[in-house]
Amino acid sequence: MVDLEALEAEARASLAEAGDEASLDAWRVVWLGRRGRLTSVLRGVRDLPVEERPRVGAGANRLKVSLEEAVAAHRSQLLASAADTDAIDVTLPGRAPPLGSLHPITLTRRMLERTFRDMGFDVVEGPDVELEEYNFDRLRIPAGHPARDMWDTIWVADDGDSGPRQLLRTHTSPMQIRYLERRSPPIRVIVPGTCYRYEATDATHEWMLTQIEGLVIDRNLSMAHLKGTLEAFVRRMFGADIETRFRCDYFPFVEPGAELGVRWQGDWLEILGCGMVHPEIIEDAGLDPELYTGFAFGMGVERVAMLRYGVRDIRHFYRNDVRFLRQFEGRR
Ligand code: FA5
Repeated sequence: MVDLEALEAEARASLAEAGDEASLDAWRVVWLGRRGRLTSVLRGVRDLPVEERPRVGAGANRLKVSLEEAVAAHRSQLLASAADTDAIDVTLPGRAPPLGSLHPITLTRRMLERTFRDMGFDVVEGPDVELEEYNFDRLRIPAGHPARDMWDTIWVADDGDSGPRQLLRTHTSPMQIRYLERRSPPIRVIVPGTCYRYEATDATHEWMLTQIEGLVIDRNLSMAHLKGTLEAFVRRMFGADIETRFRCDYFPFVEPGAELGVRWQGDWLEILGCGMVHPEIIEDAGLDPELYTGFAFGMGVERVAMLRYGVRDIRHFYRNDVRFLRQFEGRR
């Protein structure tokens, strides 16, 4: 008499003890293999008395199917728990995600903004795509004026319509006009932003550059305030020992005009243009130039960054060479 129930109990008990792949394989050989115990029962069916054959044959076949299922389930359980223990190895050192860092021009721009904020300036921004009128005409640079050559211009293609001409601003000075349209004195503001010039590049010139415009308008302001403010700023930025040079320069929207240079590699590096806001610009803003005066400046942020970090060629800033950029990691 074949006791299928006892056989099944024994098979399941030994399956439960299989703790790894190798013992599962061994179990399979013992129970379901070609000479396995269940296989022998099935083979022996033909030797049984005729009346027992159907019960034992059908029961053993069912048992075979159910043991196949049991061994498959046990195998996937083993695999799942092995994956679990592999996933978290708490003893491994962590993998640090690669962190980006701020670009040296962003760092310098932020530092300049902080310095001017400490000196009581507001900070605003203006459009990169500008109207010809603001970039030139209303700054007293009409079409055909030779001063337009100082700012080689990248025009935004006009599609043949007769609307106002647009360009990529060549400097941040158009924001002097835009700001004066909206605000009345006292004004003390800086405008950081990107400018574009159709210009050949060299060690101190890029075709894309960042400027910080400054505009101060109030009663009784003189050239002494301009010079005092810029000198205080330069000392805060570079320390008391910095050597500076203040010279006459020409810009149509100031009178008089000047430039400020800083000692750099045994030479002078011009960092900004400046001057007293032209009385006509004050008047165009609806203010009385007898009462109100002011000064303005436009500073090159890449130039300041060159001085600050000792960079000898301005073109490094936008080459996107990570060997250069990595040197600024961790700076704020
Ligand atoms: C101007 O753009 C005037 N708008 C500045 C100004 C503002 C004058 C207000 C008076 C009153 P300039 O073209 O010189 O001027 O540029 C100003 C500064 O921007 C320069 O001193 C220099 O530091 C920087 N700069 C100019 N051109 C480039 C360039 N191609 N690459 C990098 N920096 C530049």
